[in-house]
Parts: sequence; structure tokens; C-alpha cells
Amino acid sequence: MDNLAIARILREIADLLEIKDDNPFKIRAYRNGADIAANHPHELSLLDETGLREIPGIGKDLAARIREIAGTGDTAFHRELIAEFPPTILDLLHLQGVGPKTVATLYRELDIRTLEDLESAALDGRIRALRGMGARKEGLILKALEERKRFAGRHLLPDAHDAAAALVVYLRERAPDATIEPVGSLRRGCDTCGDLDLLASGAPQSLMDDFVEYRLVERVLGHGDTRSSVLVRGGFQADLRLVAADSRGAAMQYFTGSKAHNIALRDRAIDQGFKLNEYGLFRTADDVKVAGQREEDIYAALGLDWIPPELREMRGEIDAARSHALPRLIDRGDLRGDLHMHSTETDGKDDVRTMAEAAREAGLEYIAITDHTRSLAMANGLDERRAIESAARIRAVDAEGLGVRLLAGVECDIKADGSLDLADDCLAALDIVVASVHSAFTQDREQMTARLLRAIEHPQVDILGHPTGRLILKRQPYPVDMEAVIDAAARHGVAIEINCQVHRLDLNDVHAKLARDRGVPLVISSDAHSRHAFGRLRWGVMVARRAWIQPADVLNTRPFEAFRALLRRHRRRS
Ligand code: DGT
Ligand code: CA
Ligand code: CA
Ligand code: ZN
Repeated sequence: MDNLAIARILREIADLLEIKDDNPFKIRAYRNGADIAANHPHELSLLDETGLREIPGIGKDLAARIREIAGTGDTAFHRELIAEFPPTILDLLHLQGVGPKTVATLYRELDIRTLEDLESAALDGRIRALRGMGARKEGLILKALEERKRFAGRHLLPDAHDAAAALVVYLRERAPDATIEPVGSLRRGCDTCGDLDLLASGAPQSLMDDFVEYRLVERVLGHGDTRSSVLVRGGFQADLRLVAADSRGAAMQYFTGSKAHNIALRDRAIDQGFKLNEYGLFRTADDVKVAGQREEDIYAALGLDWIPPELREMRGEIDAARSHALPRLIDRGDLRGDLHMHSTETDGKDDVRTMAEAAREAGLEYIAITDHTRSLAMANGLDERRAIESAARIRAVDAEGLGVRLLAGVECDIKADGSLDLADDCLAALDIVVASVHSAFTQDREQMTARLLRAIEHPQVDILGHPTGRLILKRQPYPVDMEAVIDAAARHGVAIEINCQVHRLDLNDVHAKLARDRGVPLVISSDAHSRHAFGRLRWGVMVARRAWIQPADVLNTRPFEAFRALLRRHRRRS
């Protein structure tokens, strides 16, 4: 039972309690518990009750529930709550913009139990008539329903990764001598995955039975000798393929994809007198197998360097592999700094010192504290006076010498007209400014592009934060001419962020590659709102790898002083 699965159950308990209008403190305790579980660096299922209770925020009740979930996959309390409602009520909760209060109203007033009920009620205009709803809310619900259909069946990479990792651990225990690895979009590090593709080589036939008997399997779709498919909890389809050990490399290559990459590789094989399939690379003339056990050998036999899975998207990797021009991709270990995070000063959960210490534990050498600014009233954003005061406090913590350097910054809101949320002299007095859009997403492409360009032209902006505003599987990016934005950033020496929040991963791989190609400096930042969130840096690094990014393309791979000299505000002077 991994932490995210535990978190999901705790969150559902909180949601269901909220639908029931239960005690707000209890609801908050479960919701906090879910956050703690989702972000905890160690596996909660391995801790006993005492170990769990040592984690701040986990009391006696929560610890007991977590023990029960870890041991049995669920808790009776959760099952009892679910039994009080139609089982489909949770689907409603998972819609963007539909919270427990709304679900409770819909259920009580209109007996809405399913997404279908909800859609017909919205289409009939019955929702706008309810207290506290209105036509706007109804429109939002219809939009969320439409988006859900469009994205149905895909999963965020980190979710898919965790679900697959748990399954791989289970399978490896059953076949310790076999090689069992994720392939498909998961291995390529795509930001969403349609299903979990696993490949086992050199495993006993019985592994297929073990697979369909996995504890989290909800339905078996197919159970064969070389391929089985199941649905596992969380809405994932998982495919397991079994191949002989001497075909492992060929099968890895084939099932990793992408399809387009495979087709190009197969065509290249044919041109060179070979046949390529999931069993190996064969000479057409006499059917002799020339490679199959190792992926590297297949690429080498075709005159190519081994291509990292993240690059296998037909974006020029085959030409680069032929001319030995593949990039040395960035790793998580190359990151020395993190330039976007929040503290209790605005909507973060931990204070500056706690964030700094956690960053140091995560192996970082420097961080920027970048709290929100005034326009984000909901987050208690900083005005000029508070920004300056908070900068003084950040610098005081820096002066303590915690073993991690701190920069005093803000995540300055870009207002609808492209102007910045704080006065120029205030921004100039800070060490670093990330500028991002958090409002007026409905502007048209021209307005939004002009807005971002104006922000980039502002001399105090060092970094453009989460540039497209997308929330993967939840919200489309706003319309914006990213090529114009990237070119402007290149002209002005403004860095562009790859934001590591798992729903953002913004820039995406395609835009990040364009930015790299145009010489824009990039940064990879966690946008952490708590001390537990630095682990997500790996997902932004994955985006960067898919964008062909090397360590030198990213500012926060530099040692602290070198990094600082490269910030736009210092560059201008040199
Ligand atoms: P997904 O699941 O939509 O996130 O994307 P993939 O890339 O994981 O696609 P999937 O699961 O359909 O197939 C896994 C890999 O298997 C795919 O990347 C390449 C390989 N593959 C599947 N079907 C074909 C095919 O018809 N031709 C070739 N050459 N390869 C295929
Ligand atoms: Ca797949
Ligand atoms: Ca598949
Ligand atoms: Zn932001």
C-alpha cells in the first residue's frame, strides 16, 4: 500500500464526511492526514503506530486508520461512509470545481447520484435554480463534464508511476530472478499515461497468475500466457507481457515505443536488410538473430547510439543518434537550487527556516522563497511593505548559515494588463522575482500574449513562472503564442520555469525544447507549498529530459554564485 493510495482513502473519508456535514475539525484532520500521507518521504505502511504518531499532524485515530489501511487495503470507517451514499457519488467529487458542499446539495435537492444525472440536470437548467448555484456554476459543471470525457482514462505520470511501482515490487517478490520493468509511456516519462505497461523477462509462467491475483486488481480483462490485462484500483489498466530472457532488449525497445519511433526504427532496419520485432533483430537474408538481449545492441546494430526512452518521440532522436549528437540529459542530481516556493507568510504550510532545512535535506544548496503578492488575496498575498519585511526575515535566516543559501523573492502576480502587482522599487529591492499569471484566464490569445510579453519586458522580472497555466487533466492552457513568449524571453534574458507541481509540469516538454533551442535559460522549480514537496522536482526533471535539456541549459544546476550572476537582474549590469 503506497502513500498515495493511503492519501486517496483519507481524502475520500474527508470528502464523504463533508457531504454528511460532519464535524469540521474531523474533516480537517482527515484532509491534513491525506496531505501528510501524500507528501511523506517514507512509506507509511512500514511504520507502526508509534512511528506514525511521531509524524506531526497524525494523532491516535489517524494512526489507527492508516495502520488498518496499510494492513487490509482499506478501513471499515471508509467502507461504512461509502455505504451511506450511492457508490457513484465519488465520481461527482472528482470533477474539477465541484466540491463536497456542491455534491451534498445536488444529492439532497435533486437526487443526483451519477455523472449522467448531473449532466442531464445541468442541461435542463435545474442546477441554476438551486440556492447558491446559479447559471455560472451550471456552466462550469457542464464544462467540467466535457473535460472529463475528453481526458477519461489518462493518468498523471506520478500517479501512474506510483501505481506501477507498487505492482512491480509485488511481481519482483514473486519472480526474484526475472527482470520486471515498466515500459510504454511510463518509461518514456510522458506527463500522462493511458495505462501501465509492464514487461517481465525470464519469469516463470506462474507470474501471470500472480499478476491477476494482485491485491488491488478490480477486474481481469485478459489472462493469457504472454499477455494479461487487469484493471487496478485507481482506475488504471495494467498490461503485463512475458518474454524469454534472450528477447528482453527487443521487447523493451518494442513496448517502450513510441509507436512513431518504433515505425521509424523498423523502417531503418528494413532499409539495412534486417527485420525488427519484439523478439529481436534478424537478418532478412537468412533469418539469423543479430541482437535481442540488450536494447543497446539493437540500436548499435542499426548504426545508432542508444537512445534514452524520454527522447523516443520522433523529434530528431534518430538522426542525432546516428551522428553521435544525443544530449547528455539532465538528472535530478544536477539540480543545486530551487527557485519557487511558498511559506506560511502566504499560502505555504511551513515557515522559511523549515523550508530551508527541508531543502537542504533534499540535497539542495540554495532556494528562493517566493511568496504570493497582493492580488492573490485568497492566499494572503504580500503588499510592498510585507514583501520588504519578509525579505528581511528571509535574509536573516540566510545569515544563520543553515547550510543552504536563501534568496528573498516573490512570485509576483501578472495583472490582467500585464503590469506587475508590486511597485518597481520594491521588486528591485528583492533578490529574485518570479512573475506568473493567476487570474483572467479567459483573455483571448492576443491579449494573453501581450500580457506575458509586457511582464517579460519588465526589467525586474527574472523568471516567468508556470507560463501556460495548464492543469493537466483539469484545465487547458490559456491560449497564448508561446513561440512569441519564448522569443521575447530569449531577447530579454528572462528565464522560463518548468514548474514541478504534478498537475502543472508547465512548461511542457514540447515548449521546453523550443525554449532550449532558442537559447532561453530554463529553471526547474518545485513551487513547494510545504516541506514535503521537494520530491516532485524529479517530475520537472523528467519534462526537461523529454525536452532534450542538458545541465547547462538550466540555471539552477549552477553553483550558487554562478547562478546568481546569471539572473537577469545581475546580467544586465555586466
Ligand atoms: P499510452 O498508453 O497512451 O500512454 O501510450 P503508450 O506509448 O504506452 O502506448 P500503448 O500502451 O498503446 O503501447 C505501448 C507501446 O507498445 C507503444 O509505445 C509502442 C508499442 N506498440 C503498441 N502498439 C504498436 C504497434 O501497433 N506498432 C508498433 N510498432 N508498436 C506498438
Ligand atoms: Ca501505455
Ligand atoms: Ca498498453
Ligand atoms: Zn503560481
